[in-house]
This record gives sequence, C-alpha cells and structure tokens, in this order.
Amino acid sequence: MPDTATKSATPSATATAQDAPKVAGGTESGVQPQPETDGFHLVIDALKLNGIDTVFGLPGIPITDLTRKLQVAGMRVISFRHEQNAGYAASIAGFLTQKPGICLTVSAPGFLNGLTALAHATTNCFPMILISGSSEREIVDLLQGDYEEMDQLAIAKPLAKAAFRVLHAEDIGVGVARAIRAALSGRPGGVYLDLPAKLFPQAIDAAAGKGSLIKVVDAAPRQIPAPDAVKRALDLLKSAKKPLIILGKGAAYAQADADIRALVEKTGVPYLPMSMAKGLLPDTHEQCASAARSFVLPEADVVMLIGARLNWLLSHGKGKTWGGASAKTWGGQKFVQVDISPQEADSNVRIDAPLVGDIGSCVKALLAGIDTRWPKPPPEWTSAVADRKKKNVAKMAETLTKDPSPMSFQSALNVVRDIVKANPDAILVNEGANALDFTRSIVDMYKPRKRIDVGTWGIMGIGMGYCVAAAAVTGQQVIAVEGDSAFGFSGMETETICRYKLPVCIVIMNNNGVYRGDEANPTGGSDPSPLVFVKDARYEKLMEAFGGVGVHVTTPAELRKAMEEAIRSRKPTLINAVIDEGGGTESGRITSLNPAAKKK
Ligand code: ADP
Ligand code: TZD
Ligand code: MG
Repeated sequence: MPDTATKSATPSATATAQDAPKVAGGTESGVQPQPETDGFHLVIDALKLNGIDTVFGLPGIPITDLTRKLQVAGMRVISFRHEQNAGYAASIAGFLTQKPGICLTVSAPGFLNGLTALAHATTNCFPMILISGSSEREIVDLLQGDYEEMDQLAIAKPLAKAAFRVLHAEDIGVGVARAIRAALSGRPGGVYLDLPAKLFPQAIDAAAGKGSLIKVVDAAPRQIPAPDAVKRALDLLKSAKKPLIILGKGAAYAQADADIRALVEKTGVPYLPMSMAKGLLPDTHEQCASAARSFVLPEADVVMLIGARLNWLLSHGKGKTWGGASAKTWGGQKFVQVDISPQEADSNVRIDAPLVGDIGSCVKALLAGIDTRWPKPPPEWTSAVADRKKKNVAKMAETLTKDPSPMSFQSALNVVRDIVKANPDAILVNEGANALDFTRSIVDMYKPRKRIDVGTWGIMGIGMGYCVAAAAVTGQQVIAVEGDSAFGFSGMETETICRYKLPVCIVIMNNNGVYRGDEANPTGGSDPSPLVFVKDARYEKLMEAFGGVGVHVTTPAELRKAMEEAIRSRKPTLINAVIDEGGGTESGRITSLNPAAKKK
C-alpha cells in the first residue's frame, strides 16, 4: 500500500503512519509488526458500528471485494441484476426501518443506474445512502479517459440531500457518520457517498483506524414543537365545523402509530390516509373517510395535514378538488400542517397553523392539549361523511361481486382484498396505472407501513426492488400487484427473488399493455401501437425459469387458489392474471394530466 503515508493529508493520519511500523518492514528490525486495517475493512466496520446489517447492490470494479468482505463480516448482501432495483430496495428499506438503506454500485454506469433511486429517495423523504466506487480522481479531473470515468460527486449533488467523498482511509468514519446523519436527520432523504478505488486498499494502523470510527449518537434528533404553535394548531382545529385530518407517508415513516391513532380517536375527526399511510389506522376504521374523499376535500373547513405535502397528489390544496371555483382558486379551507421541514408550509396555499417538529413529538404535544372536554366535530358533519361513505361502499360492493369474463380489475382485486384481509401482516407492493389506482381504492390495509407504492413521482420500476427489500428487512410475506408494463421495468429481479428464496407473490394484472391492450397502430402499419405488448404474454414462465412457481389464471377462483398456495408455501410465485384488455383508462385516475393537442 505505497500511497497511504504520502497521500494522507490529515495530521492524525501522518502521525499514524510514522508511529506504526509497517507490517512488511517490521520483522527486519525484530520489532513486532503492528496490525493494520484498510479502507475495505473500515467501510464495513463503520457501517456495522452504526447498526447497518443489510446492503443492496451489484458488484464490479472497484467494489467487488467489498461485497465479499461485507458478507464475510456477517452483513446481508443482496446482489441485484440492475442497480436501479437495488437502489429502490435501499430506499424502501429506509422507509420501513428508519435506518438508511444502503445501495452499493460500481462507478459511472452503475452509479448512474443507482442515481434514479437516489433522487426518488430524496423526493419521497426516505433515508438512503448510495455508495458508489469511483475511478482515479487525477485522471477523472483531467478528463484523461479512465475506466468508467465520471465526476460522480458533482452529478449526484443536485439530486441528493447531501453528497460526500472520502479520499483517505482515516476519514471513512467521518464520511459514513456524515452520510448517516444527513440521511436521517430532519426531513430524511437520499445521500451520496463517493468512495474512489484507491481508498479501499489504503492501509492504516488498526488501532488508529478503530479510533477514527464514529458511532452516530441520536441520528434523528427529536424536534419538539413550540408550545405557541401547538396552541395555535389546537385552537384552529377546535374552531372547525367540518374538520379533516390527512395522514401522509411521513406519518407512516415516523412510527408514532399509537399516538396518531389516539389523536384521531380522541378528536373524533374524520381522516383520509394518503396511499402509503393506508393502514396507519385500519382502513375499516369508522372515522376513515377514504370512500368519501371527493366529498370531504371540498367540504372540510379546517384540514390538519400530518406528514403529507400539498403537492399534486392533493391537487396543490386548491382548485375544484378543494371546492375552488376554478383550477387555480383556493377552496377557503384553513390548514394545520405538521411537518419536520420548516420550509414546507405555504408551498402551495396559506398554512394558518404550521406545526414544525418530528411527528412523534408534535402528535404527543397535540394530545397533551386534548382532554375529555374536547368538543367532538358537529354530528351533521360526521354523519354526512358517514352517509356518503355508505353510499360509495355499497356501490363498490356491487361492482366487486360481478364476475365478468375476462376478469375485470375489480373482480381480480376483490380476491387480493380478501387475501390481504386474511394476511394483514403481509406487505403490499403496488405499481402500474389502473393496476395502481384500483388496488389503492379496493384493497383495504389493516396495519401501518404495509402498503408501499410508486410514491411522490408515480414512478414505474419500484416493484421488484421493493419486494426484495420488504421481504429481506421484515421477513414478512410480500404481495405485489403489478401492471404488466410496470412489472417490465424490474422483472429480471424475479431471479433475485428466487435466488434469495424470498416469500414474494407477484400478481400481474395483465391487460396486454400500458393502460389498455386494445390500441391499434393508427396508420394501419405493421408495427404495433406504442402502448401495447405481445398479446397473452406468459410472464409466469419467467418465474419458472428461475425455479419459482408460475401460475396462469383467468378467473377469480383460480387467482384465489394460487395466492393462497403462494402464501402457504412462502415460495417465490408469479401469478399471471389475465385481465380484460379494454378495462383500463388512459393514465388511470390522472387522465387529466395528459396535455391535449391543440392541432386536431
Ligand atoms: P404523501 O405522499 O403520503 O402525501 P409526502 O411525501 O408528500 O406524503 O409528505 C411527507 C412529509 O412528511 C414530508 O413533507 C416530510 O418532510 C414529512 N416527514 C417525514 N418524516 C417526518 C417526521 N419524522 N416527522 C415529521 N415530518 C416528517
Ligand atoms: N416511466 C416511468 C419511470 N414512470 C412512469 N410513471 C412512466 C414511465 C409512465 N407510466 C405511468 O405513469 S403508468 C405506466 C407508465 C409507462 C404503465 C401503465 O401500464 P401498466 O398498468 O400495465 O403498468 P395498467 O394497469 O395497464 O394501467
Ligand atoms: Mg397494463
């Protein structure tokens, strides 16, 4: 390791190099050699010291040996077929565990493949660290054409919450600690950690190396809300005639489940869960207003957002969804927003009572101000919500009992709904357009953090990465409901699922295409429409190719049998469910976001 002493810049490193005889030269003078450590081992020790036990990645220069050594050191290393899927796995592991999910990649192309997932983690407020090996700085910076040359740090910066590079072995402890703190503290996000190839073989004195590591203390410090902000929020909520609580995935992430439930129940306020907050309280809870969403949003007068942003998923808090006269006008609601980010309030409409702090502390503080004399919402409001809910639930029940051939999204998802009800600990992964929207509204969730999906970007491709991570970090059964297009983005990871023998049951809602499978090429030419796939594709054979179970089903009864067997056996299973190819709508529920051509 000739570089170590000369390249070391920090005083401690210089001292270390002088104090510790090298192993190689030690014996000549009769002095006992001092044990050394190196970059590889320091990275592993730093991660382990901080409770990281799983790494998602894909080997190659310069991190191949790191993946081996991580495994030797007792960490779980899950090796993927494409870095993007490893990255999505890391991001959702972060959401599920409150520990940063680690994705490990090679330089340039591997790094870029992981980068989408890093940006996704930042966008969704999930703690994740993308660790990429990188090429020689001297060559990269002079653009001399190194193997996989790229200035990765610069490219990662705008997409990450923070980005760091470590050049010297003795700085690995600081680098890993900073990455963990940045990922977890405040609003969680994606962090990039650049580890150049030359770092790994750098040797330093073992004791000095050990001493340089940092066990991060209180990585996500509680942020206690100010008492006057708590009072303002409570006063506003108390004044409401038609209050509503909206729970977002920040509330699910916070793991303050019991207090959130107490807040909802003690106030008696109807609540709406955002997609990944479903199950925070059971969707069957009497105060759940999901089935009356389009009624409560425009009608509510005071809305308390808990870990949910007023972004596109909530129509920016304005427009017709909120009772505004036109697309841009505000609906007149007053808002309380509970969020850890002090900059979130007023991002779209006025927030009358921002409550800044971590959700656990904020909800506790709110609860402290709610006693038995807290006025329940007026019964006119709660019964109006209940009436609307009843009507919509009855309408839905009618649709669900229909048994058309080929299967509709609804008749297939009625089965998934029953299976999830019978297996409330199973984690549901969901992506697609119609396959997403129908599942979200039909399949009830019963426990917190059991539904993971396309998130803030409506991203396709999270599917198999999420399946692997959810099974690996929780040990629970995973059920994935996948559009056939959505599945294609990560389908090769069925091999990963089989290789690690994970209890994953994938159900493909196969309607032969993106949104629908019945479009034709308008020119009459021989190429198919850009929106359709090979008809009646046999996706289940992909699972069989790797030793898993593949099942082709065309009826709800067959689907039920296949899902029950998958869950009983815990074997990797792919069920190809044939759905009416004309059953979907363009972009599912968000058709209106498609720009319309002016020229006819
Ligand atoms: P959804 O898509 O479910 O509406 P968003 O991702 O838009 O949810 O919003 C999540 C919000 O939760 C973000 O604004 C984020 O700052 C916030 N958040 C995340 N974790 C915490 C936490 N521990 N305490 C408080 N707020 C949090
Ligand atoms: N690429 C990425 C990364 N994310 C996206 N959201 C899209 C493309 C665009 N897109 C959607 O928004 S949904 C979807 C695409 C390609 C697939 C819909 O088809 P599906 O689902 O088969 O998955 P349904 O059930 O047929 O609607
Ligand atoms: Mg489809």
